[in-house]
Amino acid sequence: MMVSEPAPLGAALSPALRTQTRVALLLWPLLVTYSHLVSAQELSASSVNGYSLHPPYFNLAEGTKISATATCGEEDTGRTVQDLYCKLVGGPVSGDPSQTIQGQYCDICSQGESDRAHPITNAIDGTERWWQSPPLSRNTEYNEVNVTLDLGQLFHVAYVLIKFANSPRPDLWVLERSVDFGQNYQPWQYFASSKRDCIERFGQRTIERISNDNDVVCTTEYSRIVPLENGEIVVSLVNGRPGAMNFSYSPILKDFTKATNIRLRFLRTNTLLGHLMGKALRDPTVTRRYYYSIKDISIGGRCVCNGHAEACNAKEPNNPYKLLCECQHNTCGLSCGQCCSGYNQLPWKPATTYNANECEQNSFRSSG
Ligand SMILES: [Ca+2]
Repeated sequence: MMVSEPAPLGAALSPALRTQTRVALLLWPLLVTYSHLVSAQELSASSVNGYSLHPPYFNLAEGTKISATATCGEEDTGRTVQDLYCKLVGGPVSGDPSQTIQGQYCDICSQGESDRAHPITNAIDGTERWWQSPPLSRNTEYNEVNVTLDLGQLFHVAYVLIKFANSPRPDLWVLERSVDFGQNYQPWQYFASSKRDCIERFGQRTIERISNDNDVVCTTEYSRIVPLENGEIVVSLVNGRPGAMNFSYSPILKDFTKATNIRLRFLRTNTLLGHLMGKALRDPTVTRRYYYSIKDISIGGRCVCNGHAEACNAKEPNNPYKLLCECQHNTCGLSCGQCCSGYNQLPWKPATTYNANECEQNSFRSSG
């Protein structure tokens, strides 16, 4: 298992203005392309949100810790191993297998060689480099591989975008979240190639229409074997849900989008119907074509500030990765989750579209 430290972003995050500029520049292409994932209301000026304030969205994956339970070219003990793999592109067996191995469609993963290493940090580095799981020729147990992102604190997540590399998208998998720093995980969305698989693996309810803000659904559109490479999966956790047009007033949707950790639990690779051929799964010339590969993960999210902050920045010199809400409305705390001392005249409440629910200064007249 390999764990990375987050890239240093403290320097860039300290001044509020620079952060916002940086985030805007970095996210502009992302937001233009995927702005339909976040309702227009949520992205526009705070006036549209009424009295509720929200910090901007940014790519949470950038500053995160990421780990994988297995990686191509790496044994579970961390030792280097040479894994031969072949791309599915070019057909299941194109000509003489020995030629295929020496041809352009096969290569070796090896942790020790920089141009053949595919560590999980490649999945959040913003470059063309990719993470790759061990091919099933090493062991068919590598159908089940987890990739976990530790966000370090609680965020509202609007969408998850995964760009795959030299393999098809997974056949069967679960997007999961934790709100207690990885102690417990719960499903966020299921993915399967057919409704039958959805029902058999995840239950009848997962294929029904979304009627509640916290319904966990099963999607079939992202498990097709084509494209054989460079496929994408876009998961919107807000759009299409009843509370999407009024996020500030939808406590269930607000809870549903919360996460401290995000886990991609891959269950089965996509195959060219190889799973129907018992023999094929014991044939390494077939199974070395089956693995997962991720080029880059983006996570659109923002700090949880309970509607009481328009900005969220690094303020703790000892921990530049921790982002704190810049609380308004006389609220205090990491997530503006309480009234500041001396402002306890009314009980604390989150801000809504219709009411800022400002904390009010204590009145000494009434207390005598
Ligand atoms: Ca990458």
